[in-house]
Amino acid sequence: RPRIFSGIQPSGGLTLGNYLGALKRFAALQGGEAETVYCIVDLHAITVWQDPEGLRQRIREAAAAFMAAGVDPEQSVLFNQSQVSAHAEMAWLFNTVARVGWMYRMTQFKDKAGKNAENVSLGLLAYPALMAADILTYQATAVPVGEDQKQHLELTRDIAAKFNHDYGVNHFPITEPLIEGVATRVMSLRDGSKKMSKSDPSDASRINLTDDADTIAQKIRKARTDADPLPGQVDGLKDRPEARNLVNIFAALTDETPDAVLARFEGQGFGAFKPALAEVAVEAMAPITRRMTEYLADPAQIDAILARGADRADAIATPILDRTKDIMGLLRRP
Ligand code: AQP
Repeated sequence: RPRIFSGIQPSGGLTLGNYLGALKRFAALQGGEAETVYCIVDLHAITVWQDPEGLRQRIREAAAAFMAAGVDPEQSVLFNQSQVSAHAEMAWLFNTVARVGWMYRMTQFKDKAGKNAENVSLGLLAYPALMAADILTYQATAVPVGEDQKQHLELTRDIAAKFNHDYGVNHFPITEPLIEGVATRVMSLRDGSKKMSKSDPSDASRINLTDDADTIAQKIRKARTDADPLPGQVDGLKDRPEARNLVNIFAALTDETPDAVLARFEGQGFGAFKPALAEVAVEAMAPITRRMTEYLADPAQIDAILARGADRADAIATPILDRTKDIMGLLRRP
């Protein structure tokens, strides 16, 4: 059975971008032809400083968010990365395959390192090798991600291809990114040129999965827009990134096309559109926030679910890791 893998970092509270670009699609992919393996990638999160107590809490919050968004821990394998040691081991093997120059070219590294590239953790630079390990340790053939992860996915393909070539095997699949729908890049509510991000210093830039109805409505009301009326079709939004973003969010929340949304709002301004968007956002998010709170009331149950997921993940990952070591000539215990 083909396998789909994806992950989310517990590096902050999850956002509407994570929900529409990732979680909602993770849930929709369950029960299809492919087995679904979903991971809270805590080893990725610590490539930048995380307060230990806060991290523990955010891992549980992320698990609650997955389940609240509809990821079923029976249908999917749901776990946190650091409990399955194959990820870190495979990442080391890939550190010997990947080239340093590939890593320096990653735009996410350049953005996160800024002018400080000599002084960030080595892990931040090697991040894409760990991501390749996450995916290829399950021999996953497809990865649902947002647009921002496309370059990392290409690097995963490069690592798989180089490994297969160097060792003369056909061991790792060349994984396909699944970047689909209108919400593959949800933008900041304050700046239409930046993606909505959990680590943006401005809380007003994003909708958090834990925001209550009033906060969501207020953030949408204050979202940056222009003063023009809405056109009848998306073609008319070409140079209006903020307007385009709000229309896309609306469409993703209601499972419509942006054109279908615009057909209802043609000629109207944001005075009419924003309250309607706030209403659909609250309607979609409120049950998720409520279910998250319910899950979080029982942290021991979350821990048990993640432990069970880790056992299932281990059972898939270990034989693939062992085979990889054999191919590379690393002697294993008989
Ligand atoms: N704005 C977004 N629109 C659509 N999809 C998004 N994703 C993230 N932001 C958006 C998708 O969510 C998944 C998990 O992302 P991640 O946790 O690995 O980290 P990220 O992509 O770096 O997301 P953030 O929220 O911006 O985190 P920080 O601020 O910590 O870097 C991925 O599939 C991603 O595409």
